[in-house]
Amino acid sequence: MLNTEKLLSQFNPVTGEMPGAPMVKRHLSDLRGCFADTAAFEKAAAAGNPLLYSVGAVEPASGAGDLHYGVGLLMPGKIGDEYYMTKGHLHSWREAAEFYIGLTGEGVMLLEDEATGESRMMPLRPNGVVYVPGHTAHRTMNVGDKPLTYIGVYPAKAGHDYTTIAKKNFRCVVVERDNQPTMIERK
Ligand code: S6P
Ligand code: ZN
Repeated sequence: MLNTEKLLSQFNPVTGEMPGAPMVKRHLSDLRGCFADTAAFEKAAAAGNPLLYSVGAVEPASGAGDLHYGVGLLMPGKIGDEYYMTKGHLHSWREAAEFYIGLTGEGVMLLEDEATGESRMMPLRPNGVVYVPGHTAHRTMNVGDKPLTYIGVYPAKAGHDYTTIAKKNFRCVVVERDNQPTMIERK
């Protein structure tokens, strides 16, 4: 059955807004435990609780072959020398891959193989696509000075596992070094 309402979404590539799509908003306080520099985090949290990112999700159907997608907006900023980031997750259904399309701004994605811990930092830019294989934890950072927007497309049954990341975080952090995003091992 072709339900026209579910076949088309309109989004604003600058604000990430998508009328009608449920939107999740994450503020600084939701990212407690994610940033390496805890003193810088506490100082920023004492000064306010800004919006770090939002994701509008479109979930047209949930059959075995269906897809879901989200439009993300990630604000620019840093905690210490670490860029504003998403919480990051693995998919509950580990085999689920995903791809991200950069819309505006300048970002990077941190990918970490769950089995080996092997990490990669990939640019997320307008007209660029980042493929996230299954079994790979992924987190997005805004490394520019304007809002970053992107689309992520994933199997409907992927699900989100935030618990694994909450327990052990990512092995690497992305920090600014000589004005460049640089991936280093977490201390
Ligand atoms: C979902 C996809 C994205 C993220 C979004 C926010 O599989 O990867 O839509 O949900 O980038 O990140 P997070 O880690 O808070 O879900
Ligand atoms: Zn995902």
